[in-house]
Amino acid sequence: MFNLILFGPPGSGKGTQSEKLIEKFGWIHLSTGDLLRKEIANATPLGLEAKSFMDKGQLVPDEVVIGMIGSALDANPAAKGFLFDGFPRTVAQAEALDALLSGKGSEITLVLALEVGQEELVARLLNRGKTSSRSDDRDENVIRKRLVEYDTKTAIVADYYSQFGKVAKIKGEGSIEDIFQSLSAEIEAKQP
Ligand code: B4P
Repeated sequence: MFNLILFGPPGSGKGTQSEKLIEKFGWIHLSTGDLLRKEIANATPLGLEAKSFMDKGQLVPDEVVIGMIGSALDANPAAKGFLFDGFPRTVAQAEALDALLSGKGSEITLVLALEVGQEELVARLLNRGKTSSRSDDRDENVIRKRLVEYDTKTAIVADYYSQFGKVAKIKGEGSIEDIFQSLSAEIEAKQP
């Protein structure tokens, strides 16, 4: 089973590239952001709790997202691979993911880390906020708060996987197609 983490700050292109990668490689796409927005749209208790964090640009508590990912893994027993998009975002989430996968006799194969400059990230998210229904993309203060959360809580997740030699850095600026080609080349080099 191939298990890829697409890693990077908010606005680095994770969602954009995930769509293309799952089409090419046939994995199951697990985006915690998408799963949380579905819960919000359905006005579930979990969604209502998550919304209060997301609207402020804060991370949703670990136990909430870890529970969601555990259920999604169980719901797809025949998957040939998973693409984790926006998860893990803390070291506690990374450790929980390792435990969930190892319980299924599997592990993370590769972490691809998209690198994009801070002001480009802000510009992309503000731009998306003009047209999307995402309330967290409309307010520059909320966007900057998300970037601080990334720097303080999420960036170290790459160090966690680096100790196992699993991380490749990818330039996330340039055309969507060129970035997709760079990501695909790293994946193909790891495939048996
Ligand atoms: P996410 O849904 O994961 O959103 P995101 O980090 O903002 O990135 P996204 O994937 O959507 O954007 P992309 O870079 O593709 O998280 C939202 C919130 O949910 C978090 O703030 C948090 O509160 C909560 N959450 C989610 N997961 C969590 C977890 N594990 N733990 C705790 N809380 C969690 O694209 C951005 C824009 O850039 C798009 O408009 C796109 O068109 C554009 N773009 C992409 N590639 C480009 C390129 N090459 N050039 C120019 N523009 C490009």
